Amino acid sequence: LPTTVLGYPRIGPDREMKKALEAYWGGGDPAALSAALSSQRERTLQHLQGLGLRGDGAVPADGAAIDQVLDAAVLLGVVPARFRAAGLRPVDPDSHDGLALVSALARGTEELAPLELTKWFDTNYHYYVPELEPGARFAPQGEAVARRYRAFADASADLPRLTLLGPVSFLLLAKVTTGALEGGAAHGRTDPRSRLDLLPDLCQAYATLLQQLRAAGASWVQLEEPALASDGWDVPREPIIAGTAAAYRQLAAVSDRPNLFVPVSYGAAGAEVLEALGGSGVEAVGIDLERGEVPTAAELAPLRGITLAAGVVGGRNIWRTDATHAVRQLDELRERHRGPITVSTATSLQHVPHDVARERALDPEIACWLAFADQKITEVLSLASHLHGGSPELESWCREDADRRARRAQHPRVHVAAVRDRLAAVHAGDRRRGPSAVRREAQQAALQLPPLPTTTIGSFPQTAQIRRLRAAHRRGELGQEGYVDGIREQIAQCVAHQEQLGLDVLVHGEAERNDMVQYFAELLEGFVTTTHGWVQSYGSRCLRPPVLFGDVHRPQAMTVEWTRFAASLTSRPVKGMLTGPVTILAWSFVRDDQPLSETSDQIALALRDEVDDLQRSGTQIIQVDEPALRELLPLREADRPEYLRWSVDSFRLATGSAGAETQIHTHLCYSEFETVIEAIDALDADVTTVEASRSGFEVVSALARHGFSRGIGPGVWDIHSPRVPSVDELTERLRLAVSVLGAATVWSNPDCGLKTRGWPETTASLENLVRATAAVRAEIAAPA
Ligand code: THG
Ligand code: ZN
Repeated sequence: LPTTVLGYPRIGPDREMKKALEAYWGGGDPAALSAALSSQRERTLQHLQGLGLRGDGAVPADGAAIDQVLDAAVLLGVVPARFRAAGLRPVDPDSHDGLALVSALARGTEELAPLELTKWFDTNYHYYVPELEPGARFAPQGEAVARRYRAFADASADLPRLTLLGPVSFLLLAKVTTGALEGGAAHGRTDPRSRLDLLPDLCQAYATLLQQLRAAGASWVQLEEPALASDGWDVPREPIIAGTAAAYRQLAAVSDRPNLFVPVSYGAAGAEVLEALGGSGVEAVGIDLERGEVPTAAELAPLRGITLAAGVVGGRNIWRTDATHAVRQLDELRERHRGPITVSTATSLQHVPHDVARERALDPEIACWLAFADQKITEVLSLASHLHGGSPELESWCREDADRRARRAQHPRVHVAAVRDRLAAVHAGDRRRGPSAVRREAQQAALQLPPLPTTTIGSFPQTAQIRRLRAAHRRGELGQEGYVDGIREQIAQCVAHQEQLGLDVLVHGEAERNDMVQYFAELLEGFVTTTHGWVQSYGSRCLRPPVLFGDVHRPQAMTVEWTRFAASLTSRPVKGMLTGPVTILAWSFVRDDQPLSETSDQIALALRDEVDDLQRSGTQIIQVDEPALRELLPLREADRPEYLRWSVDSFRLATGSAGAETQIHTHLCYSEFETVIEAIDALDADVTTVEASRSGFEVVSALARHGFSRGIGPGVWDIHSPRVPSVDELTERLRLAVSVLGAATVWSNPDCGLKTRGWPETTASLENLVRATAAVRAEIAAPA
């Protein structure tokens, strides 16, 4: 296997695929999407060859239009019964019917709920969760995969290497459902262990794909097994390892197949996995050396004779590879491994932007510390030339890299003495507020809120008008004064609207914010933002994560003026809105030269200043959002307590200066709270709003079981869909919350921000929310 990378961004350097997908979803011609997909694939292939990935099998060929897991599901014929019943059957994903099927699975239709989205390991990418239904058969799309391969090969000088998700990861990433035929996603679950029973049949389906690929001329195929590097699955480790060994023995025994390359990414493979793969008969195994240590000679022994792809260049972050360290890792591997070694990346490069050279607006000194996908490919090639005979440039390359690192370490924006001194002086008391019962009384006296206070999570619809306003300002077409006037007008409308609706706690609506992290990154010192640094988040949605490169501090107040303006328009309390330290970390590319906990505390101190300023300007309620708290939870259980300790501590540092009469709110998204319920309690926020409606209100009973005495707003309506909830269903949910948690603590609110919604459904839903709240209040006041 030649020098390679595990994968490359699929969305296109100018988001060509995002645009093509959205044009198609807006009613466009499937032929146009199909053409965009072909040219995106060809362009990528040629670009990777041009960068220097040469030889048969060197260039990864990812055929997925949207997502690699969804693509594997369709290629294997895993289409839920509700879609099949509606005439959407397994078909070549690259055909027009296939593009329609893939779109329906990703987005749902009028009648059919889409596949669920969930986070892809410890990245900010989200994949579509395949549904395994009892009795469903695999229907491998062999001819489709052969057609796809030939199209790739025709556009390429050397033979490309098709990339597919491997069978074990496919099963572990899927969810086992009862296969209910109703419109909603099937929620009932059967015994998750039974999923591994499907492996032999699934491998049979893969065998069909492999044979077709070989017939189409493929010399190598990549079967990626990222799931083998993490634990925390609902299946014990032992059967996973045994299943892996059996699956790859079965695949290796297929006659007339391409060579098999099995990278284990997003963590260390571990001795057992290396043993299982080593003994199976596959030709190449990849390991993640960004996360994992170099395996010992004994751990590598089962791989004797097999090609080892050393993932020394990271794929999850944008920092240059430490050249000296990578060379050392390769030297160690060379000593320990009895077989060929090739250089690769630790993971696919799909998580990083394309090319740092396009970032003309970036300070060149900072830009030279960074490596986006194209720079990482160059690093892989440089390291490979060292491995294969040593290159005269290597020494100077390592020296240059060491120089750059030294300059970075001493850069005045990386180490700011004032920030460090301030953090060093933080003591435990800074992270503590007074007793919550005392706070509750002080806040009630100050705010005089009715029972079940109504509020929203912070953002209101980001209309085309708001976007135009921000874009014109960014391009310099609209001066500061005109911009401020424009945003104020939006705020005024938003406040008036909320008063009309009769909400109790208002917000300013966040018209000035492009994104809840990018907005703060642009105002805080220690971050840079990019112009072209898009990465795919899910589906056609992309983000430009800021780069947190240096010590963080706050040159000036960030939200006070907008909040104060909103408050001046109403007699009701207006909630100030901040993004919490953990979420700012989770959604940025973060410096790798100090512990996350330290970086997090620096952000917390900057936010603490903002909390102080808001408080001083008369803001009585301040929300510090931590939607990503659950998201950053480490994959390995052993690492979790330490993470929860520092993340909770940082939140408490950010909010610890709030007086007893200032009400601190927080908001958490993305369900599965059970694992972090203790941490939610430990945040010590006065009011916590959570996403609850999509998970069937499970979090409400979990909180009740745990015991929760502070304010709690279980989101009563799912804002991720345009559907307007009826007064009856909202009443029902509120009643349930009150009966389980008690009338004294429950708040009434949607389950997330409203920025992706339109005004019509927002208004209608909030009207219903206010009515439902009034009904339940009456029941509380005069119990039946
Ligand atoms: N902000 C940031 N990170 C996030 C989210 C966020 N990560 C997790 C989750 N939310 C991901 N969800 C989304 C939701 C919407 C979009 C992207 C990720 C989105 N993007 C616009 C698009 O692709 O058209 C572009 C946004 C922009 O112009 O900046 O809508 O909320 N940081
Ligand atoms: Zn949310």
